[in-house]
Amino acid sequence: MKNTTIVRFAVILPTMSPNRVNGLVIRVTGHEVWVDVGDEVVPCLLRGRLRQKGRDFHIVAGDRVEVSPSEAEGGTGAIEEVKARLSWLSRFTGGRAAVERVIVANVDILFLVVSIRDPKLHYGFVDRVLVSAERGHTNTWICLNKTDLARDPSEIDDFATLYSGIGYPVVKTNAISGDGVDELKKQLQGGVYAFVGQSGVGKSSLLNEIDETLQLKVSHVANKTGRGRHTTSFSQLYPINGGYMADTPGMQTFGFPGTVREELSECFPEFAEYVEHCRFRPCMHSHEPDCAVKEAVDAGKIHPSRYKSYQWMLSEIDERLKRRY
Ligand SMILES: Nc1nc2c(ncn2[C@@H]2O[C@H](COP(=O)(O)OP(=O)(O)OP(=O)(O)O)[C@@H](O)[C@H]2O)c(=O)[nH]1
Ligand SMILES: [Mg+2]
Ligand SMILES: [Zn+2]
Repeated sequence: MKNTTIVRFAVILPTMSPNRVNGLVIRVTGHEVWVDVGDEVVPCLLRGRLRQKGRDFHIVAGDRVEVSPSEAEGGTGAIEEVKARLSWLSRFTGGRAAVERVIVANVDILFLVVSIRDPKLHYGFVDRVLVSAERGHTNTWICLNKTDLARDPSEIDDFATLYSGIGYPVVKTNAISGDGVDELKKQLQGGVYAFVGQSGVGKSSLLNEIDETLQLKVSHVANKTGRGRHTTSFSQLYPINGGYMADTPGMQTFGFPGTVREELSECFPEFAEYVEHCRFRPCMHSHEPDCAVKEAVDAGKIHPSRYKSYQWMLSEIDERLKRRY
């Protein structure tokens, strides 16, 4: 009975022209886009009108598209339509003339990978990515890797308690021994996932550990700077457990997107229960008297490092606004 209804709807309400198929973008290099159309992966080009859609429009791994198959066998398909993104992770790049660039779209879980050391754990970086993820409606987990490099268990526990307390689940891993990787694997249930994070934290190593047939290139972190070498140079989704996982190029810094002061506190989920009790509306939770967020910080209900990140980001938004006008 149920099946009949579905078939009838498909006939009455066709969603696209018959020679188009739905696809998932799995890799973008230059103008060439690789699209999974269900039974194969085809190289595709963007239709000219899509290339001109906007100077800052970039198709990314995870985008859902409509493709017309290639006319010639072994040829190139054409991307006719890029569907509206349900979620995305973006960052500001380009210094003074900042432009917002989407890194990955439509993932079921974004795994922000950080390492205890080499490169060292940077709470400010974590908060900047989380703010961007919140802004792009992206469901985020944190993968705390290189747990073998902790000098004291409290380094791991303090971090995990803080972020899992806010609502970002934390998985602890060691990509060399494989500890914790099963826990990570359990979350990969046939959807689309992505690893993002600083260069050298171990994103590609973790992927290799999840699926040893991948054999992705990894490389040593420079001893002097503790920085990675940007070993991965493009984003690509790899088939895992009936779904996909993206490996993405690492970054050193993360320019969180946004220029609206009032929107920043909405990207700190643990502030939500306090903002309505501030005396002023809107309250920037900075210099205003009777601010419930500041009171929650003083009472130990909001972690000082999160509030510090908030203050930094607010002053960065002010800088952006000054430069613009
Ligand atoms: N001690 C230790 N080293 C690790 C662990 N995971 C990865 N590494 C090492 O860290 C270095 C960087 O790993 P990659 O997997 O290349 O890091 P990445 O995040 O993919 O780096 P980019 O591609 O530059 O973004 C390699 O030398 C890995 O062997 C871990 O859990 N513990
Ligand atoms: Mg890599
Ligand atoms: Zn306030």
